Amino acid sequence: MIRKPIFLPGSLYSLGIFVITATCFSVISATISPTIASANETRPNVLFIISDDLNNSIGCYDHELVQTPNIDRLARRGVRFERAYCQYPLCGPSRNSMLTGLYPNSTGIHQNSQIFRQTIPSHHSLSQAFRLDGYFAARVGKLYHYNVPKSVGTNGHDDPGSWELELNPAGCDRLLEEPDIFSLRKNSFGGTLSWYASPRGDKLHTDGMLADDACWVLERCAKRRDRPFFLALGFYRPHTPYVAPQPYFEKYDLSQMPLVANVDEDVKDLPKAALGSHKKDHELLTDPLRQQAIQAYFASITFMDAQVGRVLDQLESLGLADNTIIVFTSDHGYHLGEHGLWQKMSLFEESSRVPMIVSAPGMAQGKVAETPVGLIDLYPTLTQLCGVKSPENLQGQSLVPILKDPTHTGRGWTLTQVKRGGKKGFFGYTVRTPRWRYTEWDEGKAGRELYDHDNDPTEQNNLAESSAHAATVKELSALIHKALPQTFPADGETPALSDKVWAPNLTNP
Ligand SMILES: [Ca+2]
Ligand SMILES: [Ca+2]
Repeated sequence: MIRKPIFLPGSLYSLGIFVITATCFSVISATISPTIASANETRPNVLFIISDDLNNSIGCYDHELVQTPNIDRLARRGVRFERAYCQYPLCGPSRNSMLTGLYPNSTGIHQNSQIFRQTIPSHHSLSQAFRLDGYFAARVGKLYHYNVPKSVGTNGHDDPGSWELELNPAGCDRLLEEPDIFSLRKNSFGGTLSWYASPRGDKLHTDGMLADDACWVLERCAKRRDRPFFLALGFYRPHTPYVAPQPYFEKYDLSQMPLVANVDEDVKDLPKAALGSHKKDHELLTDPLRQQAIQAYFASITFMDAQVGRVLDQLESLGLADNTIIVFTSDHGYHLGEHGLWQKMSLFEESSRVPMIVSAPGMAQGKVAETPVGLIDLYPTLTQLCGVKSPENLQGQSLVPILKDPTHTGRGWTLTQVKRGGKKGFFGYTVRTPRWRYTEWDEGKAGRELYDHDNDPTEQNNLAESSAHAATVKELSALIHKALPQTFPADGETPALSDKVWAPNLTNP
């Protein structure tokens, strides 16, 4: 474990002061004075949409095949971040990091099925900060970790303090169709490649029901203009099992599904840890099965996109669109055979990169920001845009300067990490700059990788051992070691996981 050096200054988070302030805010917002009510009418709402296991196979990210007309139209009214990355390529750690505004080294959440209340119980989550400042916060579907598909229809590993309203529908994909789903391992769906072209229509599927529920919440919010809302909507697709209505499969010709070539040659220059996310199941794949999996993944994306469209339509028809900030993103990326890998948990571009679009009133529209950013940056961005008080120990940057002027470079790099080798294992850290990806496994002891994205966007040639690139390796290694202390809490220790059950208490946790 790499520890934060003690001599480095860190931001101190004065819990006592913050709790008192937060309590006052909540009391003020409960006593709806005419001044506050009219101020609230002008405060922007937030519609936070997240898809699960979605990579950048999206039309507005220049994918040649995948049809996503609704995400594309959102990009036309906002800023599309070309280089956005998760902080950990796995659902639970990534979502806990994004929703606390802290790196995984500060949340202590490096696995699924855990929640930050077990490590840093008094930290305020993103939507909790909005609640404490008078917003109505609702969750529809998956925001924190869920076991998909078995926990669909429940609260999953949710945080009750984050929301005033939670809705957890379960559709035919969860309740009826599991016996019909093809899987590489029989009856195994959540972590195993599995798919099904459903004969049932959109509205019977979980994601269709989520869109309906979100539309209903928006309708309720539209009647309460005195109280702004933070509506978080978490779709389950395209997470496995890739179940979507049949018409979405028909949009993708099986024979045209792209297969990755040259894998045997490509992996020769890779350290073992780089391929550590390989699963035995994936060896069962044949080329026809690979094409079926990719078709089903693309079909699931287009199905999810259609549900995004229904919610955007509702926002517009209720007259809420002009005063609502809309975020669309994913919890991490996804491999479809690159370097021989499938799914997540690698530090390559496909697994660590996410789509990220932010549409905000008064900010740039239809623009692309090229500078690297992270999911860690969403918390301070949204609180700044809405004038909501946020904890002082947030570790991301506000993207507001980039939303105003997408050529603004901001921090200029993003850090992603992943663990290898179980409890006593080691971390890999990768830093992405506009041109380079540089990765160190166990501080370099288990290998290094360097890719030049100007000349090698698919990360085929590992340049880390090339003497011509020694200066770049040195510079980027120094950048990782400079960045790393900023990912730990002020005391330099990753908080330990407690088994104690956290009693939800919004104002005095
Ligand atoms: Ca996920
Ligand atoms: Ca290679």
